[in-house]
Amino acid sequence: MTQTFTVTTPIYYVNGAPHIGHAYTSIAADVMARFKRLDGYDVFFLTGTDEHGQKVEQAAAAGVDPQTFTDGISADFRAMSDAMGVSYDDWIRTTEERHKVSCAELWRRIVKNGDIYLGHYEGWYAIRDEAFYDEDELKKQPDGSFIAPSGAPVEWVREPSYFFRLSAFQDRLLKLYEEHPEFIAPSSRRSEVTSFVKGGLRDLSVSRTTFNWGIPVPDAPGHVMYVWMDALTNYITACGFPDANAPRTKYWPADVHFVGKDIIRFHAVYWPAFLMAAGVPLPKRVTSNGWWLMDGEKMSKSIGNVVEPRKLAEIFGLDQIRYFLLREKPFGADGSLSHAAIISRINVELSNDLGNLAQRSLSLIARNCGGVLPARGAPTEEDSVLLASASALPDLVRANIDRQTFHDGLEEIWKVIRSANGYIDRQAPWALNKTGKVRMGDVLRVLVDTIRVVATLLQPFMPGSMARMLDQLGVSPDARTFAMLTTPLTDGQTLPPPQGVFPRYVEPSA
Ligand code: ME8
Repeated sequence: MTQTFTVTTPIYYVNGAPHIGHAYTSIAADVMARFKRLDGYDVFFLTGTDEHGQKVEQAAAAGVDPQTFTDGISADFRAMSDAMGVSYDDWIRTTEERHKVSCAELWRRIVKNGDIYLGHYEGWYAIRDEAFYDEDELKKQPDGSFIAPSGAPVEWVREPSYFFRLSAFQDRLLKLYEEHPEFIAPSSRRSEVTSFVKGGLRDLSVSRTTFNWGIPVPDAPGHVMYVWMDALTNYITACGFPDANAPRTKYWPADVHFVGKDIIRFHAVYWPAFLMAAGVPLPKRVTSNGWWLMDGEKMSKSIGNVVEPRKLAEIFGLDQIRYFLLREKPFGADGSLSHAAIISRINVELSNDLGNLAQRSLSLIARNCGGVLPARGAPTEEDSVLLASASALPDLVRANIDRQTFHDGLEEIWKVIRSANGYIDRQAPWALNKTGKVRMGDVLRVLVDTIRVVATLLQPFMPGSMARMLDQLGVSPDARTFAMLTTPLTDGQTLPPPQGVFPRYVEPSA
């Protein structure tokens, strides 16, 4: 049976329009999903929207009922994901019936295990983060009020509440992080989470009684589930929970949850604890991305300094933006978004390094070889060096994708592209047309074979452009998996006329 691989994104709050930060996490997860599909896995890629809670209820307040409001914004997030090429297999919404059934069952199982009890909550709550804070975590403002570490305003909440016995899971969580160091990535986040858990865990308030927009707590009128307990459960809902015979059960546990670093605590502490309490297997990895900053500040719906991903794709091209986002900064680190940086990546790396390499090689074949793919000749030392670096590439890139070090994976690919550019300059196949036609064919074939590996491995990052490049290289659509890289291209086939894949970006004149 084909091995499964499950990738998830956070489900996004529907309190405002999608921005490039959301697109970023989804595109990173998409690259992973596409890579695994091309590597032969049976992939399940899940994304969607988080629609309950006080924050969404407040956003909807102005005379619209929350369901109508969330319907509109969820559809917009979905349209954004489609426009950005996010190849999800399921779009989950937490207001769906299947999710209500799943949350209620998870709750019942935890109750049965004795890890939920009724109490009274009194403390600080930040609606913007949908999170409870201890007083010693808060920052005092000059006017005497408090704010959360994220900068969100907090309010004092006092209400009857069910509690989850999180304090009882400290040892089990620490054991999980120790036995499975790969569970939290990058490792700086693992240290952060480990010290948070070592510092002691308080029981968690998991129901609210002062508003209604949530999933009702089973057998407890007036209580709705804490939105994070509801939201996290989406991952198992989509895998068919609680129906043990659902076809999707084969996709749980998830192989990797992609999340932003703001929500690592929810995914690496609360979520495994809920699952342990309910006797459900744990996900294998939670990987977290850093921020895209605008003018040094985190982009956020609440702050209002956001960049529309569809707009950027319209200006620069979708694949160009996808490439930029994964190339410009290490996945876990913060980075700045600017038009100048995007243009530089497009013109230097995509147009010059890769686009020109393919265009130069293919137009020589069109011009001097009658558009027919030359056969491989006996390799020279230099041919062998380049071809060996191309053959080694799939394993190098795979290792980086598995660690979500996307920018290092791209750098490995670019090393080969740069070597191929050095090779074409030294071999100068254009000069061989008159003196050494056979050698010219050999050189061009080495280049085509190298570019084929590069373009095949770049498909997850830039699906549209690489499909066009592979068409021009004579790779049939059913031969674009990584396994097919060891099957040689058909000698003597006629290649389509070459067309540039990455035009230079020229600033429109004002
Ligand atoms: O937190 N840079 O939803 P959310 C990079 N509903 N990534 C960013 C970003 C930025 N400036 N801004 C947002 C929620 N993100 C919950 C999740 S999951 C069970 C529930 C990304 O709409 C990043 O991945 O606030 C972050 O975690 C996510 O968007 C938050 O989206």
